[in-house]
Amino acid sequence: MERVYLDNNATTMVDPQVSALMKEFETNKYGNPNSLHSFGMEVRQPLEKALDQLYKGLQASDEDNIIINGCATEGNNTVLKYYLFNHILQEGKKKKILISSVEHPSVFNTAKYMEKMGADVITLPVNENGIVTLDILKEHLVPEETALVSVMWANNETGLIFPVKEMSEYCRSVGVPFHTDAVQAIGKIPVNVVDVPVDYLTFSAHKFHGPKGVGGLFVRKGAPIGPLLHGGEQMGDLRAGTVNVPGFIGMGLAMELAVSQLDRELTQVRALRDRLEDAMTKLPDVFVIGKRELRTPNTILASFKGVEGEALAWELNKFGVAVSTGSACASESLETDHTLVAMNIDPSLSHTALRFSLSRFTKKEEIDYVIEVLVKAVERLRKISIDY
Ligand code: C6P
Repeated sequence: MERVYLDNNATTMVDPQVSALMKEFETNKYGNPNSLHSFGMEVRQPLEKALDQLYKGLQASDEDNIIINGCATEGNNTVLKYYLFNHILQEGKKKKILISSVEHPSVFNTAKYMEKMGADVITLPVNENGIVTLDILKEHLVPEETALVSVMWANNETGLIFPVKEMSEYCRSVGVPFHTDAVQAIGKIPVNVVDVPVDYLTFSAHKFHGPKGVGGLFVRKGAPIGPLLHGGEQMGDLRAGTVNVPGFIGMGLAMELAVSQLDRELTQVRALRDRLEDAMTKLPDVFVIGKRELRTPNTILASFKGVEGEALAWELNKFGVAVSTGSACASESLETDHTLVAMNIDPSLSHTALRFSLSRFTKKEEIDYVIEVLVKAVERLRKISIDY
């Protein structure tokens, strides 16, 4: 076994069908869609098709908007800062924004920035299962004072799925806009904006076997939004800058494939994930964070008592197995992970946590190899551990 990639919550392999399609728009049909000549014109229909694939994937209606942008971080910033500039900083308007305590930094740190600018940021705690429930939301939400609620659909580190349907229905009933970061949900569990009445939803193509550097923001009909980036008139004046044509087209196909192959995720990927989880929990003192039935089918966050997460990740890397200690964008930080702190995980355990995230390309032989290598690595590191 050369290498096994189990860090699909950080990023995924571009589906070969997606990359073949993109190539055509990199080297052959490379026009700017805003140009009036044939090079510009020939990419417009493929872009429309890609947009259609995104609308279908989310079951959005024609009257809703999907703004194509650079990534989910941009989408999250666009929504939160729209409310900062148009509500929170405006005299006499609502000042509160509610987020969960386990949001990705693209929401969490944006909210911190908003706090410095004068927002009243309420951080919703999670329950004993690591989830923000509707009751927790209700306890903290004062509709007449709240500009926006933002709760992720699924957590990137634990895979825990949040009740966004109930929360968004409730927010709608009390007239508070609801945003969800669906980055880790798309392609892993069913996501649609018909059953789940969110006002805003963000996604990044590279999390569902599309390319990096392109994402989207769904905005429901009637929900207000403005540009984060000002400039040209692209995206109906809502996101200036020449669109990443190959990326956009690749993202459309990636969405179509993610949705059409969802069954595979819910059956095969889940079975492989469970196989790995069952094997690792046969070792003594291994704790998986979050109940299996409450998680996305591809994710395991596990603590291996007595073994530093970084040491184990490094040991696995020597055998070609790629996993992470949590969020890829916080991998250089020495601070205890805010998600695990919010979940009240004992610090001695949170330092020993490792995230394994599979994809529809993960094979059974790969999982069996990881099990073999992991068991040996844990036993070896525990032998030399001063804490075990
Ligand atoms: N999470 C992880 O290792 P970008 O980088 O903008 O495409 O996606 C940001 C993002 C937003 N929300 C969630 C829930 C995410 O998981 C991510 C990316 C990676 O967990 C990299 S930090």
